[in-house]
Amino acid sequence: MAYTFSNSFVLAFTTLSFLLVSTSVSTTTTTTRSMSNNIEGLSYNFYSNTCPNAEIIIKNVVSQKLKEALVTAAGALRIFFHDCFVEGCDASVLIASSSTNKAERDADINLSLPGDGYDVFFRAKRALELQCPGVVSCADVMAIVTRDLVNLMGGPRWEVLKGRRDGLISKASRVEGNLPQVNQTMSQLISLFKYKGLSTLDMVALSGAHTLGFSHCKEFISRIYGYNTTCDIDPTMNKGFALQLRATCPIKSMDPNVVAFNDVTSPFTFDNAYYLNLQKGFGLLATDQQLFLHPETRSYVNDMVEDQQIFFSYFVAAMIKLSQIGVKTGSDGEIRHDCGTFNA
Ligand code: HEM
Ligand SMILES: *[C@@H]1O[C@H](CO)[C@@H](O)[C@H](O)[C@H]1NC(C)=O
Ligand SMILES: *[C@@H]1O[C@H](CO)[C@@H](O)[C@H](O)[C@H]1NC(C)=O
Ligand SMILES: CC(=O)N[C@H]1CO[C@H](CO)[C@@H](O)[C@@H]1O
Repeated sequence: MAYTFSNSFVLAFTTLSFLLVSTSVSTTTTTTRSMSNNIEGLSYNFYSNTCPNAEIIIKNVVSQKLKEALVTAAGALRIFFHDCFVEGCDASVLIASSSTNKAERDADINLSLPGDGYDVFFRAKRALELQCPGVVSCADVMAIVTRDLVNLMGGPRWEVLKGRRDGLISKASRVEGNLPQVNQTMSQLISLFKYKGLSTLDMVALSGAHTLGFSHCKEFISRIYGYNTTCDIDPTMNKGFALQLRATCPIKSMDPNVVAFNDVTSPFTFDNAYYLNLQKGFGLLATDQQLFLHPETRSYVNDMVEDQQIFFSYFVAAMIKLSQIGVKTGSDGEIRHDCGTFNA
């Protein structure tokens, strides 16, 4: 249940990824298209004349990348979320720092965002540039790549509205306060998501993204050692689970690179097991577990457990809202040639 990102880890899962990817594709054909709240300037057929094969080109890159590194899906999904919460969904998170600017992706909180997640966006854009140079924005690439990854991991599929433009600002100093943290209370998190235009239900559904990926020990360490003066371990955490996590993250010789699965039961499948875990005290982060403990969110967690299709439809609706936060359209921003740098 714990892995460091060693080569053997990646190799071990490369073989498994073929199985997972091929079985999940055939079982998930749900397509959802939201007709409401669409932002002016975004459309489904935005590239039909200028780059008709854009989504096919992207899909091929995504499938290939996932075969090489299954961890890509979680990494990219988290990066997309961070992009949208800081300056809007404008690919500002992909900009590399320069000697004069510490970019968004190098904010302290971003230190844990993994390389494979970034790589899939860059690769998809490079493939598009060969066929339709200067046409498809990095912001749209991010929205489409993320959709494909969720679907390939066994999750739902939805149509992506296109027409986003790439942002002209990427500053590490503008990250703080815009991203959720594990030590925040449910009411702080509800306010943050509300400020971004997302409801409490959207927040619960999007947290289902933690059905994939990992967290570093430091993100949950305070739950398993010296929790408070009366309990050494957070009593809302399943005891056996807490002890396993202690073995993963020994207090004396904690390796900063060690991680634990966010969804301990099915870490490489996009499913509703994350919510079932919360009912059993298997939530990894304090904020995960709080979703089941807090009266305003508990019933939503129960709904997600009840029916995976309900989770999928709430997740899709929330992803569509997330992917429209602060988008630039028309003549705002630019269409970057290289996602990592502003056009000259
Ligand atoms: C509700 C508040 C949230 C909090 C407090 C939170 C916090 C975190 C933390 C601390 C990690 C572990 C990072 C690390 O140690 O490397 C993580 C991982 C992750 N988060 Fe969240 N998150 C939240 C919501 C979301 C949302 C809305 C999404 C996407 C829609 C998301 C997607 C992910 C994914 C996919 C991972 C795994 C990343 C990987 O394995 O590379 N999270 N989150
Ligand atoms: C949460 O953690 C961050 C960074 O680890 C810290 O700066 C902040 O003060 C903490 N917030 C609360 C409410 O404890
Ligand atoms: C420790 O945490 C538990 C569970 O949250 C709580 O019931 C208890 O009152 C806390 N103890 C102290 C001293 O805060
Ligand atoms: C300062 C720092 O190390 N920032 C890192 C943020 O995450 C990206 C992606 O892994 C790294 O490339 C940066 O170096």
